[in-house]
Amino acid sequence: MACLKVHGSVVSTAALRVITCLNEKDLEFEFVPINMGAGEHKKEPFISLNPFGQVPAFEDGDLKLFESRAITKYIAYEYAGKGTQLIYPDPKKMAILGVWMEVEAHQFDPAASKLIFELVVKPLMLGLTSDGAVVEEYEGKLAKVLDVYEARLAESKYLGGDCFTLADLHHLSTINYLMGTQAKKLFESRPHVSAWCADILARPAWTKALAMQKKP
Ligand SMILES: N[C@@H](CCC(=O)N[C@@H](CS)C(=O)NCC(=O)O)C(=O)O
Repeated sequence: MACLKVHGSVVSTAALRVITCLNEKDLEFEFVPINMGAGEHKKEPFISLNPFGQVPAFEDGDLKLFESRAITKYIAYEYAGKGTQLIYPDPKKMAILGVWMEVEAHQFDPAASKLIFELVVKPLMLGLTSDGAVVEEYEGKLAKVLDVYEARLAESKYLGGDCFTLADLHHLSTINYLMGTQAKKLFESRPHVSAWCADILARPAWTKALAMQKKP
């Protein structure tokens, strides 16, 4: 098999998304660390892999990709016969799963990523103070998204359907960061969302991805 490579940082939510997907598929890969503090993501050789200068980038032999969600979709289709089935063969089921992948990318992630920047990156990585007004505004936006999730998860065990799929997997890294912040209350106050979070965060593939942060 061609050598799979993930270029990125283990603190990156987008890189962790790809790593978790590879773990779910039981695929071995080489992790190529990119020192973002030193600006390696904005220079060669990384910039040839992603001209937007953002991690992760991915290689499967001759195929070179960027954009974490495009990478996970490729992995799920190309390695459909391995590990966890993260997509559905049935087009209608897949269409519903596709809806929830779009919801994650366009409704959930913008609010979640803004809160991670304010509540994690600014205070813990940049030594800056969080902006309370921005936090309040984006907690409000996230709460509205999670109200929709609460209704969906009351009728479906997972977002995309009966099984854990890419639609759930795509949330793991952002939810994990938010669970260490005051935004945790938004998840915990909604029983179905809370149970779903506990379920997906307990997946061995996620635990294994997170363990990479502890390696020297
Ligand atoms: N939509 C992209 C987002 C990638 C992204 O924002 N990566 C962040 C780290 S999580 C990054 O490289 N930030 C540095 C920058 O934007 O300069 C994806 O899903 O891969």
